[in-house]
Amino acid sequence: MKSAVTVCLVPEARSGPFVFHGDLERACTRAAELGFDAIELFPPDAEAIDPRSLRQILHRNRLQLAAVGTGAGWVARKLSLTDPDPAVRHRAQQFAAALVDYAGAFGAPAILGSMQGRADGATTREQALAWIAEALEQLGPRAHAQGVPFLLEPLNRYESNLFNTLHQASLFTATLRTRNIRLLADLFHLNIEEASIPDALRTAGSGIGHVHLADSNRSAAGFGHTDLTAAVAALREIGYDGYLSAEVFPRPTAEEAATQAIRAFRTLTAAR
Ligand code: LER
Ligand code: MN
Repeated sequence: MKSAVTVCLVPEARSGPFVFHGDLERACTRAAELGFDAIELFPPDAEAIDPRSLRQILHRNRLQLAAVGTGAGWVARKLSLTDPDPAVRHRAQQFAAALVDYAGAFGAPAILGSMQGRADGATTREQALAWIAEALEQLGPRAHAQGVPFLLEPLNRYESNLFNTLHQASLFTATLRTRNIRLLADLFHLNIEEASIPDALRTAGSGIGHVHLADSNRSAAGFGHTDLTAAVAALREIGYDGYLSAEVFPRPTAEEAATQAIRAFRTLTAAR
């Protein structure tokens, strides 16, 4: 398994669960010094950072790009793939597609998290899922053309009512024509929704394409009370060899969260 740390460049998500905020250069320098393998990026959109300058910064720091989040589409622009307005859904789709291409050029997958929206008001669950399916049938093949999967992230009940568990999301992706959707297991959301985190990970098995490593309180691994040793043991059992990406609050400071995240990563993944 490989380590990653989150870098958020979206002013509207300043208080969000990301270790580094605002300064890409500094975040990458520090991530490299601490020994992370990669960064996970939350950009404002696909145009905000010139891919050539990102490539230079990553190369200079010997970092990979683990994944790219599309959350700014929702947080900054209120774009959702389940908006009742077809024009908004279309813009949401274009926003996500552009980030699939951007990330794909770095060999990284894009993530559908908060842009999945929710079923409420006049939008039935059936309708919302039909819209998500329509979007994924395009985003999956688009990512495949870049040689990467597309990531669907189940969220806890306070953020969405579409997919709260890995199993719900697996059942849904099994109904799609595209075989290129993988699940993002965010251990913060799993801690709220799953009966057993290790069992949920084992059941999802090879369907898991990315992991957000966070403790019960969404602080760095080891700063809360989730049994992350059991979670990582389950990931090892299913042969998961992707990223454990620290998507956590910068508590008590970004520096301390990052230092704890890499220390915990090393302890959790040490050969046994
Ligand atoms: C949101 O709670 C989250 O976990 C992000 O990874 C998705 O935007
Ligand atoms: Mn997450």
